[in-house]
Order: sequence, then C-alpha cells, then structure tokens
Amino acid sequence: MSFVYKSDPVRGRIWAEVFAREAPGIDFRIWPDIGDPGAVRFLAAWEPPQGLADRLPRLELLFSTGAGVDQFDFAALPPDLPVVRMIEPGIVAGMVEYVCWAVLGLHRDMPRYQAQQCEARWQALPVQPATRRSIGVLGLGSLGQAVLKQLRGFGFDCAAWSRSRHQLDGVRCHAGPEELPAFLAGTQILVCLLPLTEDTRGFLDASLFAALPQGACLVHVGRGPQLVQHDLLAALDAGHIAHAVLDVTEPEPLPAEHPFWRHPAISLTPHIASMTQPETAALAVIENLRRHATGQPLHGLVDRRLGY
Ligand code: NDP
Ligand code: OXD
Repeated sequence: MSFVYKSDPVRGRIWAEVFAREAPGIDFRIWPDIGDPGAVRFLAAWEPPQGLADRLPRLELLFSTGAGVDQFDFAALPPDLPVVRMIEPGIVAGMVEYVCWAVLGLHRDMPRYQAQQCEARWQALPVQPATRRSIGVLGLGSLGQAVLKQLRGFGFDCAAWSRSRHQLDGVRCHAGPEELPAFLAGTQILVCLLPLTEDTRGFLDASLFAALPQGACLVHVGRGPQLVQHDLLAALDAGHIAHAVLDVTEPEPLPAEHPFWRHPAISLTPHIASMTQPETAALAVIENLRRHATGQPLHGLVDRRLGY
C-alpha cells in the first residue's frame, strides 16, 4: 500500500521523514517515483496527474497539499474519489499572522504614514480605539474562525459572513445572501477568506464595494478570480475604498505593466499570506489516514457539489 506525494520535492522529503517516523507501514513515495501504480491508494498533490483513474486505478483518497481545492478540475477526477483539503496548524498560524498584520496596519494608518515618510513629513493622526473599528470576515472556515479569534483579542468589533449559520463567541455571525448587505454596511475592514467556487468568482465587485461604508479597506487573501479588478480600481480612485491589501491576484504573478503594482492605495504581496508547513501537514494527513482506516469522518472532506 503506497502513498504518493506530488508537489515541491524539498518539502516532500520532510513529509517522507514524518511518514517514516509516524506511519512506517505506508510506502511513501515522491512523484514521479511511484513504484507499482496498482499499489497507490493515496495521493497528495497540488496538481494531480492527468488521467488519474487510468494511472492510479486503486486510488482511495486525494489530498490537496493546500487549503484551497480550486486548482483541481473536479470533472476530470473519478466521480466517487473523496477529495480532502488541507487543514493543519501551520497554515492556520500563517494566515492569522498575515491578516492581523494587514488589519493592524490599516487600523493604525500605516499606508498614510508610509506616504508621509516618503515626503519627510512628521505628522500624527488620531488613534481610533480597536473597539470602534469593525472588522468583517467573509468565510468562517478553519482560517476565518482562527483569524477572528485573534482579532477579537485586540478588542476589534468583529463580524463574519458565511453560507450556513455559525455561532462564534463575540462575533456577529451573518449567513446567506439576504444577510450580506447588513454585514457589509457595518464593516470598516473587510477580509476575504472565501474559497474560489462558481458562487464566489467575481464576488468582490462594484456592488459589494458600494455596500461598504465610505473609506472602508479590503484585505484579500482568498483567490485572485474573486476580485473584479477594474471595480476595485474604480472604488479606490473614487476614494470609496481607502486601501486594499492584496495577497492573491489573477493572474499570478501580475504582468509588469499591471496598475496594481504601482497604485498608491494598494499593498501587494505574492501569495504568501500562508503556506502549508510540511511537518504539521504530514501529521494531519496521517491522522486522516488513521480515520479513513477506522471508518471515522475525515477532517476537511470536500463537498464536491459545493466546490469546497
Ligand atoms: P473552509 O472550506 O474551511 O471555509 C470556507 C468558508 O467559506 C466557510 O465558512 C463557508 O461557509 C464559506 N463559504 C463558501 N462559499 C460561500 C458562499 N458562496 N457564500 C458564503 N460563504 C461561503 O476554507 P479555509 O478557511 O480553510 O480556507 C479558505 C480559503 O482561503 C481557501 O479556499 C483558499 O482559497 C484561501 N487560502 C489562501 C491562502 C493564501 O496564502 N492567500 C492560504 C490558504 C488558503 P460554510 O461555513 O457555511 O460552509
Ligand atoms: C492554499 C494556498 O490554498 O496556499 O493553501 O493558497
């Protein structure tokens, strides 16, 4: 019985060490050295190989090496193959750090201080208490929940929006399209942590920006195609949105002439908000293999109908 890892081989060697230590009964292999294809039961990949059903006919589970699964073409996968997204403490910790950095920077006017520094201008701006700053998080999954827990610790006024109803201590939870306008109207800093699906493609558009209060900011850490770029530029240029921190774009990387690179109201990072940490990811996958072997529900099982 073998497990094939098909992603960055440097990280793959760390996975191999963890498997050798924690699950020595599993023949761990790094793509393309897969041995007997008929023995492969499990695959962890960012991009699975083409023709999966023919190449690995006895595959039982497909793990994404990242939190997102939008890189998979579900129609090309065997219809009954369970797909599992990555839920592991390293990816959560990275996202919490990044979003807190971005939110705190916007809350404390860092973009304006950076502009002032370029002009050698020494000028203090009023400090707003965190309790009077409202943060709204789109998506209440493993990442959205962890981010909100930390933001609440700073005393921010926190709200969230998701497809189904959740309850989270100290967070006003909204659900479904009918509760979106009220959520947006009360949000000064909007954080997007939605997965990319047919429902969320182009979600961050002119109508959404118009529903935010004047001077709101955006932190976008979901996926590039969720953002309608020219709508954001229009909202920034009109001053309705004050600043956007973007970690994801479409395409990645952006071409050199793209207006986002040099826009004064955009801070851009190259999709580094969070990264799967190989040691903790391998442990999380081994735990899921144990659950699979004993018939328990898997952590992060994707609902292929919903696309996340
Ligand atoms: P989860 O699948 O755990 O959570 C997704 C959340 O989004 C759920 O709360 C879900 O609602 C909500 N949601 C999905 N579709 C809709 C919709 N149409 N309307 C309203 N709410 C919706 O995902 P994670 O928290 O693990 O990750 C979120 C995303 O973050 C990833 O898919 C990936 O795109 C991105 N990411 C980005 C990284 C980066 O470095 N920039 C790193 C890692 C992830 P419900 O709870 O009701 O199901
Ligand atoms: C992920 C990512 O989905 O890094 O894990 O974006």
